[in-house]
Amino acid sequence: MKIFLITFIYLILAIGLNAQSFIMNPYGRDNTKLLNGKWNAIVDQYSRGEKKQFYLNQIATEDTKFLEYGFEGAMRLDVPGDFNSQYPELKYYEGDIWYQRYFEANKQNHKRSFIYFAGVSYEATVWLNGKKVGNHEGGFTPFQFEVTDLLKEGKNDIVVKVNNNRKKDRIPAMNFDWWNYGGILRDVFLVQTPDTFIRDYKIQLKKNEKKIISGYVQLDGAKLSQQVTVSIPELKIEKIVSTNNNGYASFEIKAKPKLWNPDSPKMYNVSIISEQKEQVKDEIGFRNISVNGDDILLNGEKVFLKGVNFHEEIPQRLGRAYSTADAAMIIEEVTALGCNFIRTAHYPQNEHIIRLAEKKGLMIWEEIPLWQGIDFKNPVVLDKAINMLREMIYRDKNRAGIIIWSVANETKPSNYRDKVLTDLINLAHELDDTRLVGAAFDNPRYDPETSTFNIKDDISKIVDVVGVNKYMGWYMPWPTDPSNIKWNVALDKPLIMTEFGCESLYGKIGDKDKAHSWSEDYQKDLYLKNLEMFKNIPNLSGTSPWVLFDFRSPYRCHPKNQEGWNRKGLISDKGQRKKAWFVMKNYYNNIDMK
Ligand code: GCB
Repeated sequence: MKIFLITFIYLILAIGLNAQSFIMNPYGRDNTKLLNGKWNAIVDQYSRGEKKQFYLNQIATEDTKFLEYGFEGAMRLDVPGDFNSQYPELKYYEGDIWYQRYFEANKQNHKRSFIYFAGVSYEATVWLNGKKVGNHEGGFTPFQFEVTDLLKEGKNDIVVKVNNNRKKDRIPAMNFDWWNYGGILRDVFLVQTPDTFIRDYKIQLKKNEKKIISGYVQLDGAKLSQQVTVSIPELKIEKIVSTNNNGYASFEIKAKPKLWNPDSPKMYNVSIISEQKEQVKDEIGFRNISVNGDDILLNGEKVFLKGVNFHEEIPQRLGRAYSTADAAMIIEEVTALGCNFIRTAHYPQNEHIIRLAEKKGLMIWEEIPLWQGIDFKNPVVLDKAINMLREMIYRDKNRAGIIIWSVANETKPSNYRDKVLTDLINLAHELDDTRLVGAAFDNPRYDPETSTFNIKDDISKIVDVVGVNKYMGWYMPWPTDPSNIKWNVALDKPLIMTEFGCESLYGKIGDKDKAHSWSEDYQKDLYLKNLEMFKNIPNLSGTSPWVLFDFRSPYRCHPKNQEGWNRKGLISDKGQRKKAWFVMKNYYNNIDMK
């Protein structure tokens, strides 16, 4: 009890310290201005820029003065976008890069102004007109700074120091199996609002109810008590709520929405208008997700998750995905495979991807980048993980497509790790009672005596859904015929095979029995064998092969077959479908329920 209390108090403190309050959905607001485009950039390999005050962006005028930096005439970098793919010399770069640009602002019609970043990897420090406005750590979630007082009418100068060093106390930490893309990876906005603005809202079906929409609005500013109108015209809903002294109002509305599901991903136009006529528009779907024994239920009906994993990367461009066009390319390949589910391994991907996936009827497993090798002993790491989880859930709580929040991938049991994951799982439930919480485990062990996989991991007992990453036939040779392998892993709850697969080089013909043939034939056969084994997993509720496309990774050093690529894609880096793709496609076409 005492331990529980201490954990709880710590959690509350940590939450308080890190409370994130970025503006919900800048994409659905009128008074925004994208600060995307070409920015000037300085590569600062030895991190001298702060000392040399790059953020002042000065020009030498006095006869006796000179400067050893300058943004005028410097390298140009596209925002959004990773820097690694923009210049050959930045391919492997890890360190500081300073970004700078000018922009015009109009202050007259707006009371408050914010600079909103949809994602900067990994750490960003921001200055406006020479003054520091703040710092943010974590590469895959939004953040913002209020610049009401610093913003000038007319020309403004923004400088961002980006750092993508790998560090022991970062998440992910020293190594991970994907490219360490750095930079201002996602959209940047100037958001302007009245003195009191709609900071946040949640509008979803109430837990386990099909006819009650529940939610809240949260205002921020001087006039916190207002009448706010929430409308969903197609459902003839126009609800006026009064916010309290803290700017908060919760509500429940009786309604009969057509429920969102993969075959018919119905979305409704929603609008929220404040008394000061500030408006936010969104498209929202309504659905229930729950677990009954070892079944996942969508709107009360059993569903099998036909999934796939992918990184936020466009392999043909050797860089991160950032636009709606990039999202379209990825999601088109997901749906071509016959999927109804994606795992955005191993981090929250940009909103273009999440929103398009939802529109196409894809259910989503979204994860924070707690990937192997995390320093769970360091309390700072828990703090950062809490922040990342909060930011992920905060950003995507209105997305019906998201059904599972995942707190980790392949972490080794230990007291420290168990405590961190327990805190995260509790927090995810506390922040959102309408979705499932999961984690991906690679530690089910095979017992040759009984030909059975078992798991010993306390965390597997407290998640709603267990994800299993098992590379049978690749990292672990088949101990016996796949059809003889039994599974006794978390039988009381749904199990999703969140990763399986192997590498193959597109076009390579080879021995289906030799892993080192790197052939499509080996990969195809491995898929067939895995699908055979899956028949013996009584609680199997979904599969999600690793991975949709070949992706870049410094882990992968084989000169001929890898060359810096993880070749486990069902589709090559050039976009060609491998033989295993057709195996999975066929499986998904024919599988009904388990
Ligand atoms: C895993 C990881 C994934 C790797 C994959 C691999 O278990 O979760 O991030 O890329 O294996 O290819 O080894």
